[in-house]
Amino acid sequence: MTSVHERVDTFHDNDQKPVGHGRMLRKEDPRFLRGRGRYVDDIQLPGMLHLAILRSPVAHARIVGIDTSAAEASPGVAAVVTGAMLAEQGLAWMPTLSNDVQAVLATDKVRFQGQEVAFVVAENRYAARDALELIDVEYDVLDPVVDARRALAPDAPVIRDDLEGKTNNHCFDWETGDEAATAAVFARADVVVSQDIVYPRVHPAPMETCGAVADFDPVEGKLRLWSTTQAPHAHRTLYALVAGIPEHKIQVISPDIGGGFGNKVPIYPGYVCAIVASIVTGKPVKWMEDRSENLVSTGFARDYIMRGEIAATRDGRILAIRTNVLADHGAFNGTAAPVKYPAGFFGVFTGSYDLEAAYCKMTAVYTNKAPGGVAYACSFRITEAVYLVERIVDCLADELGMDPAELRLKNFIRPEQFPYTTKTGWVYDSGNYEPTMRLAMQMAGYDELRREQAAKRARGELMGIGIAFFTEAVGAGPRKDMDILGLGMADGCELRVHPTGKAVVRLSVQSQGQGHETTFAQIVAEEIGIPPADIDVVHGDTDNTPFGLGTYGSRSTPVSGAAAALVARKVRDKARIIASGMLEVSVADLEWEKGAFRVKGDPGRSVTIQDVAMRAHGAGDLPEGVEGGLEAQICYNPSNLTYPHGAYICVVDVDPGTAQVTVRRFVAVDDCGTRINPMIIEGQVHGGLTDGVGMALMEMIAFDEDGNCLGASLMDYLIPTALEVPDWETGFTVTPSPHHPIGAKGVGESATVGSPPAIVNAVVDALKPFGVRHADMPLTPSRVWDAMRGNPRPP
Ligand code: MCN
Ligand code: CUM
Repeated sequence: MTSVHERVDTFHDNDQKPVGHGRMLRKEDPRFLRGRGRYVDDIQLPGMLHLAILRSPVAHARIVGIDTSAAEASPGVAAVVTGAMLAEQGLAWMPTLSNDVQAVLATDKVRFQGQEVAFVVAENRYAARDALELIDVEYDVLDPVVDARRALAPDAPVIRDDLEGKTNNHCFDWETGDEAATAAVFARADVVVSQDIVYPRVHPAPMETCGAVADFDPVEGKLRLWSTTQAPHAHRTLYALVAGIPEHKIQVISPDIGGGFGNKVPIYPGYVCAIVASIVTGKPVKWMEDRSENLVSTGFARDYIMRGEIAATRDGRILAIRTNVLADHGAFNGTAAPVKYPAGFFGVFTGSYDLEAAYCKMTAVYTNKAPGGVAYACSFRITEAVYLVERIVDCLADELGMDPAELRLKNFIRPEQFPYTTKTGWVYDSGNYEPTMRLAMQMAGYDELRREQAAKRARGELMGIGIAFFTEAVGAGPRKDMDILGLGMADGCELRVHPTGKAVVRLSVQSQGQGHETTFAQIVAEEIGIPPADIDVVHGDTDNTPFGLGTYGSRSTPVSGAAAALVARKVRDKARIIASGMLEVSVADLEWEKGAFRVKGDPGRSVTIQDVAMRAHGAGDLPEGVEGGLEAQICYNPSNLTYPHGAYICVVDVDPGTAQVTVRRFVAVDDCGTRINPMIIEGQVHGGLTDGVGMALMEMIAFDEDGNCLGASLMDYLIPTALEVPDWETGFTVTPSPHHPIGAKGVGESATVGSPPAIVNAVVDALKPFGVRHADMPLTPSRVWDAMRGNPRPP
């Protein structure tokens, strides 16, 4: 049952009451606020050298020759390494997370501007950078492929001639749904609306750029790698497979991470270069990219060119959705997604609606742009899927002359239909959409807003109201059909309670700012009654945590969160047996009340979890068959994904003179099932909504005809600040996940997924008097101006 009440918060700030879920200040913040965070660039090791990467100035060129002699002679330089030298060791190419290969350093050709060509290792950062300037590379410049729409033209230059027999720029084809059934529904529909929709290339742009410190100890044969990674265990396995270093001799440490947003999922050439450099020089080596390197060369997001079609009855019953997508994957397919899902979870483009049929056909191509694909809080491409469906539903509302809220309410999957299997085969675990939508409308004062809008329109003012309703699929995933390069997507968790009743929980996931040190302590606290302040969370170190696939696709709560709850229950079960011995009653005669076992009917007789911890480790007998100690470990394999949902309403004003868009109000109602820490959830939602303003109105990685990246600095790639965003208005409903042990669903990417369509729908709504039905992001003043003049520029 969905409810709109907030659980009574019994735990405030860092007081010591033994409770779990609820608002609580973040345990990690004192460290960050006092400048005690420890990021990769803070790592200083004795004798450490510094690595800098020479990058291609052009998008597509054959390498004729490289002269490194002047660089080698430059003061302080320890080594200069080119692709040819790596090739001799078989290390010039590495596998990507999508079964493609990517050049660590270019050997034959460069394939995007900013591609890694050579590196210098020197005594300090400056000496390394100075020496880069002395490397002389002769390029034979080739025509680049910049526009994905031209990639498959017969005369397009072939980018991936490294792949055997490759004669074009085709990357992969993918389809989902039933083409014939969908065509049949379209043929008999009263109304069909189609719209070309582009989700432009954007960049996660975390505050901390990517980097690594590699320290190879030739005596131990052990590699320690501190790196900006969202998936330390998966990276370790891949390094072992690629570099041939035994896995137990590799320790990957992800220390404090200054934002990931998907940017830190892939393995980058820079990490591999640092490892090679440490092996070659016998010294620790640090590589830290600068802002431009981050923007031009690492994990971009989106770049989907979509055609959406929607079929409906005249009275507004949505029947089917069909889409055709051209996906621009850049020069190497570096997407991170479960192997069976080359388009990520784009298959949920059917949205929150009960359809009769759906079909998607996708073609992915190579272009002369940086690789990437899955990044920027994308929930594995659900960003693109939700944008498509929520934009096309608005186009339909416009065609039918129907209110967009009413159209959505009429077509929602109904609560009794859950678990609901979509026409593309996804099983939505639970949902109750109408109350969420109604709450958002009530918070926004929807009817009143429409009246205000009508009055303003009459005066020539441009006000828009945009709605988006989303369903996400997060928590990858059941290992029977989800793996990354053969590694099943399960998560381990280990909990140890020390003799004095303090505990440590070790996770396989990794936090980049989401507050795991707090929320995972709360999950365990809720189950075992030890206060969160007494529970330390250890993560991000492969030597000290159980194996698991890492943090992305908002999977930590759905997968590791479940693991944490279950491991705590396992420990509690053991504690119960020990308690029964201490109280000399049978296990069945004990009642658990958070933090203590009591004898039924005799509440005066009880032992706390702390008493039990001491007994578990102390002198005296334990019940027969019970080993000493109080700890457990599990590996959790989810039976399904979790499907959070939300209703977002955005109000914009557009200046008719300058075409400047102002987001005046934004109401976000999120349903992520059971809520662990409402304050952290609000923080996640605020951040994601801010991302949405950025993508909808400001952010785009663009390229000129020659393939020069035009978003290579934060002067050109605009990210939002507090000035561009309103005071967010958040609300929530709670529809627990039926299969998750505590009913929680993920929330980390929800707002980034749901907000761009709400904002664009609002801007398009504002421009209705000009007959505008669609305009592509980012809705900068010039694009809005063009749209007002019926002259949209090609994106
Ligand atoms: N949470 C909760 N109750 C729930 C669900 C979540 O209290 N029902 C809490 C969690 O305990 C966790 C946070 O909210 O502290 C996010 O949880 P979850 O939705 O499980 O997402 P992850 O922890 O797996 O984080 C990953 C997600 C992704 S994929 C991107 S991208 C993103 C995001 O989180 N990157 C972020 N949010 C980010 N926030 C910050 N500050 N920095 C990033 O890099
Ligand atoms: Cu797709 S960005 Mo997050 O999954 O790390």
